[in-house]
Amino acid sequence: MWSYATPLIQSIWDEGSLPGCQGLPVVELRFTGVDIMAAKNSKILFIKYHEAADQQPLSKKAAEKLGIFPSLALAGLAAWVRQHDFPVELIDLHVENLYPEDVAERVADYAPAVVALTSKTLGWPAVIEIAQMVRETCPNTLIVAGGPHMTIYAEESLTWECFDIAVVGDGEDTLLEICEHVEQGGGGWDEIQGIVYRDDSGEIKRTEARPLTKDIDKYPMTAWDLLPVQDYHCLTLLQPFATMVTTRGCPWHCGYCSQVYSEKLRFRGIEHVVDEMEVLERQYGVREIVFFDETFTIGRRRMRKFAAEVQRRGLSVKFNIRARVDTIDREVIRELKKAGLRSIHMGVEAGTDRVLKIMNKQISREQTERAFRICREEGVDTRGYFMIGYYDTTHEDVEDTIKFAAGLGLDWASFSVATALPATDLYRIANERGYVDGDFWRQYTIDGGGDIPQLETETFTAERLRAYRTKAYMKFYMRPDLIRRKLSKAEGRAELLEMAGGATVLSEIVKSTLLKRIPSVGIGKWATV
Ligand code: B12
Ligand code: SF4
Repeated sequence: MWSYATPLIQSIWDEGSLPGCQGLPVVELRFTGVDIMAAKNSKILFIKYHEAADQQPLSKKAAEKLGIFPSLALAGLAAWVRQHDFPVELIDLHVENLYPEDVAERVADYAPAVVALTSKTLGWPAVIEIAQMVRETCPNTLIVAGGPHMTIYAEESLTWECFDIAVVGDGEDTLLEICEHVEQGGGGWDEIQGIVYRDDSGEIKRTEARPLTKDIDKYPMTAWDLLPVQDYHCLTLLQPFATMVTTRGCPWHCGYCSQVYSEKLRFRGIEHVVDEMEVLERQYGVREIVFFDETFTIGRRRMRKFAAEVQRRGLSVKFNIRARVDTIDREVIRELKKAGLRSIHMGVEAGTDRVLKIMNKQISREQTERAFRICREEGVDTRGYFMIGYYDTTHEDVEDTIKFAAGLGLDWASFSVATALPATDLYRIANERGYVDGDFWRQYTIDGGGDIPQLETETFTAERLRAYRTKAYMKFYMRPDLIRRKLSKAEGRAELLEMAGGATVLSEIVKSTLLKRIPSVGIGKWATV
C-alpha cells in the first residue's frame, strides 16, 4: 500500500533510478512494417469491439466524437505472435463501424485456428457477441480472450461456452504458448501458466500464475501495419495520431481505480520507445502520440533522457501524456515541451484534501495547484479529471470540487460520477455498505450485462449526481475567460472544429441529465454507456 509505494516512488524520483529498467538491453527496432513470411499454419485473428472513450451516458455519435482508439493490446500481441511465424490478421469493428454479423463471412473465409479478443468490464457484452459469432461461424476455432475483465472474472467469463480460454494478466507469452499448442494439434492446456480453461469434461480449471516478465523490451512494437492508422480520430488530437505505452504497472492504490495488474513498475527502454515514435512519424505520418501510461513522468533522469533522444533524432511529432501531480517538475516539463509535449492530463479528482484522503489519492490540493501552474507557465495545455459522488463526501465537497476545477486555469476538464468498478476499494466498500447489490459485476459477467450500478449513498441520489456533473461542465466550459482563451488559441479550422465538437458533447451531457439516461450495457447495446 502507500507504505510500500511512497518510498519506492520517492527513491525513483530523488535518485532518478529506475528499478525496472536497469540492466535491460536496449533492443533494436524489430518490426519494420515489412511483411514477414509466416512459416506456421495456424492463423490467428484478432478482433476489436466498439468501445466508448468515456463513461458518460452519451449517444454513440457523441461518444465517438470523443475518440476511437486502436487496441494496443491486440496489435501488440499480433506483432509478437507474428514474430514467431504465425500468420495474423486484425479487424477493428469500431473504427470500421461494423458489427459481428457484418464480418461473419470475412471470418469464415479467413478460417482462423485462434480468435483473440480483449475485454474491459464495460465492454464485456460486446466481447460475448463477437465470441458467439465466431463460435457459430467457425465451430472449430479456439476462442481466447484476455484483458482486465477476463483477469478479474476468468472463471465466471468461461461460464459462456463461446470462450475456450481466459488469459490472466500479461498476454504475450501465454498467447504464444497457446498458439504453439494449437500448431501441435491442441490440448495440454494444463501446461500453460496464467490461464483458465474448460477441460474435456467441461470443468473450468485454473493453471498456476505466470510470473511477470521483467524485460518488456523483448516484445516488438505494435503491429501498426495491421491497423488503419489514418482512420482513428479524436476531437482533441492532431490527425493522424497513434497511441503508445512505455510502462506497465502502478504502485499507487487509488480507491476507485480498477488496477488489476502488478504494482511493480516495468519500463520500456527509451531507445525502444523513441524508435517506435520515429517509425510512426516517418512511415505513417503520425502528428501526435498519446502516451497512455498511467504516470508517464516517473523518473527525472528517464524523462531527461527521453526528451534529449527525441530532439537528437529531430522528431517533430507532438505528444500528450498522463501524469500524477506529485511527479511534476518544472525542469522536466520544460524539456518535454522542447521535445514536443502538447498537453498533459492529470487526475485531480477532488477539491479538498479530506476527500482526496478518502480516495487514497495521496496528493494534496496544493500539489495540484502547483503542478498545473508549472505546466501553464511552461506553455503546455492541461486537462484535469474530476470525480463526484464518492462515499462519505458531502454536497459542499461537490461544490468545492466544481469551484476548484473552474479556478485551476485548465484548458479541458472531465467530470465523472464515481462508479464502483470491480477490483477496487470503492466497490468493496460499496458492497459492505449496501450501495451496490451483492457482487454485481460477478453476476453481470455471468448474465452478460446489466444496468451499471449508480452509487446512491445516504447523501446523493443518482439523479442529483448527474445534475451536479452537468453543472460542473457548464460552470467549467461556459467561463468567459476560457472561451476567450480558446478562441485566441484557435489558429485554424481544426481548432474551431474541435470547439464545435466539444459543444456538441457538452449539449449531449446536458440532454442526458434532462432525459435521465441511465448507463446500461448488455448484449445488443454495444458498450456505449
Ligand atoms: C488506453 C485505455 C483506454 C482507451 C482504450 C483504447 C483502446 N482501444 O484500447 C479508452 C480511452 C477508449 C478507454 C476507455 C475506458 N477505459 Co480504459 N484504459 C486504457 C489504459 C490507460 C491503457 C490500455 C492499454 O492499451 N494498455 C496497454 C496494453 C498492452 O495492455 P492491456 O490492454 O492490459 O493488455 C495486456 C493484457 O491485459 C493482456 N491482454 C489484453 N487483451 C488480451 C487479449 C488476449 C487474447 C490475450 C491473450 C491477452 C490480452 O495482454 C496485453 C499485453 O500484455 C488502461 C490502463 C492500463 N494501463 O492498462 C485503462 C483501463 C483498461 N480502462 C479502464 C476503464 C475503467 C475505462 C473506461 C470505463 C473509462 C471511463 N471512465 O469511461 C472506458 C471503458 C470503455 C469501454 N466501453 O470499454 C480500466 C479497465 C478496468 C476494467 N475492469 O475493465 C483500466 C484498466 C484503467 C484502470 N486502472 O481503471 N480506456
Ligand atoms: S488512478 Fe492512476 S495512480 Fe491511481 S492507482 Fe490507478 S493508475 Fe495508479
